[in-house]
Amino acid sequence: MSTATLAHGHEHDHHGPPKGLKRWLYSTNHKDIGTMYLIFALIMLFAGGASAMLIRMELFIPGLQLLEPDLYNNLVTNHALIMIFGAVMPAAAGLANWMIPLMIGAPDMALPRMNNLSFWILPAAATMLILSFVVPFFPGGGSQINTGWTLYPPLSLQVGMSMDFLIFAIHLLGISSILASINIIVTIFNMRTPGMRLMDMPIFVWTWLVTAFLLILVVPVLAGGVTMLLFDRHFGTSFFNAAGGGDPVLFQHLFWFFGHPEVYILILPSFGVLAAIIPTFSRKPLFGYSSLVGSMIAIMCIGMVVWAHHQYTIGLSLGAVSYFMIGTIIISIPVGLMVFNYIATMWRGSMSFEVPMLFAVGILFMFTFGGLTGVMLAVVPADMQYQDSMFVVAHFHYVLMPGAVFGLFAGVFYWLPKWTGHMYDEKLAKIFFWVNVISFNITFFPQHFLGLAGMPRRIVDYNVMFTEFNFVSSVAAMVFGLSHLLLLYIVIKTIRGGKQASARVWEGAKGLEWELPSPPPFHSWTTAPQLAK
Ligand code: CU1
Repeated sequence: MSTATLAHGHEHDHHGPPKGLKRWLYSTNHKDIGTMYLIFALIMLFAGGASAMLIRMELFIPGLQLLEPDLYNNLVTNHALIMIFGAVMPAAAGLANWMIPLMIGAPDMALPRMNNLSFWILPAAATMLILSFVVPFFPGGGSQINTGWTLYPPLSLQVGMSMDFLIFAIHLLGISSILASINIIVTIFNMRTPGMRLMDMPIFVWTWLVTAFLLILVVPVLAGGVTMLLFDRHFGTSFFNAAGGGDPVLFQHLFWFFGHPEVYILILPSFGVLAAIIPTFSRKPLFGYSSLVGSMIAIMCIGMVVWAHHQYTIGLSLGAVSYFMIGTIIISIPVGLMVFNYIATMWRGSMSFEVPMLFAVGILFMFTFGGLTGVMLAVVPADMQYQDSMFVVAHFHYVLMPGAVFGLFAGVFYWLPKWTGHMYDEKLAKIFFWVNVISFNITFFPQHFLGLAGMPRRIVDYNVMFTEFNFVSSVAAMVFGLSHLLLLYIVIKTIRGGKQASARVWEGAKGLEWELPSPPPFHSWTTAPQLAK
């Protein structure tokens, strides 16, 4: 092409959008970026799942089987960080990218090039994260990370250079999250279709608006905390070093000021998915729209001020622990209200149980159970006994697996026909659901008993009295881990072909002769048809 043509700006007439690898590298398209987020998350799910399976293999029976204690601790740390920052958050961001513009009638995200940057920071961050795991195995690589994902000093001040890789990874992940959050907020505030008020938006969009604000409020605190850690490690400061007049407990406050709201960051987008799925398969409009919005805002506000329930045993004053206990118990009210609204949506509905709905109903049962053990842990004198036990591990896996991961699975099954144009294999997906959910419960339910009987968490070996429950847990964990291969197969199969999906996918589903009397405007994402290709 001559420079003259370029000067006249006719470039696009000749070339069109980039193809092949460039399509993905240069992409500013919310659907392409959403797809990349989801694929990235799926890869990380398998990486984080592999470390979890190694952990459970080691815990099959008492004694040391295949892992050195330091490697075990390293795997525990990496399992958490990869699952949280590599799998759940990017998968939720993938759903956000795909669905928010469609749901609010926007042509794309407000800041498409920044959207590209948010995604492409992730592979660099993941490389740093994986290097932090691998580096100690090279000569001169220093010790392995043995702190767990909470990175508490003084231990984290003593770890070798792998901790520096990890700190850099957290910086990159934080930048990616904050850019994505800014993009989501700007998109929601500025790009809604004319006439759509905030209170007209689908709840999924609301969950992401709240999540984006939470991320911007708390991620910088984590970034600041790990930066102070970096300074203590290399630049002679003593923020957390008691020998220099610092206080290791300060790091705990900074970490959990981020860490507790992070739980809601992981859960809220999945709760938004439920708000899309449950009305569809109940053939009823969503119950309690405004109370769902109110609950989310309450969760955001109260969730910011309950962080020290992770620190009851550090010697807080009686007044402080009382405050954090009461605050934590109060937060179960808006969370419970959200669950109530979903149950009320199903109440006397004409329900059918395709896979997205199976996950949705399962989530309500299992997440509520995880919430109940959370209330147990919030009670100070009880927590003094349970803290750092396997009971805590069982609790947060019951919160996060249903509350975050299963919700993302549900969203993928619900929207996959829209994204790919093909129906997934309902029979295989049902098998996946049952194997996945049953093996999940058999893996984690016994861990409650282990914790109550006194088995500590983050430990490579255990007393023989804990053998039976650990054995059961480990066997089920292998089934649980392997079941995700079926998920992978179903997704690939759907992308590559299969039965054509209709324009309004779920109206053709079993028992969907029922019709909405008058669908409320904008409350369903299908009501932005002007944008559907
Ligand atoms: Cu918490």
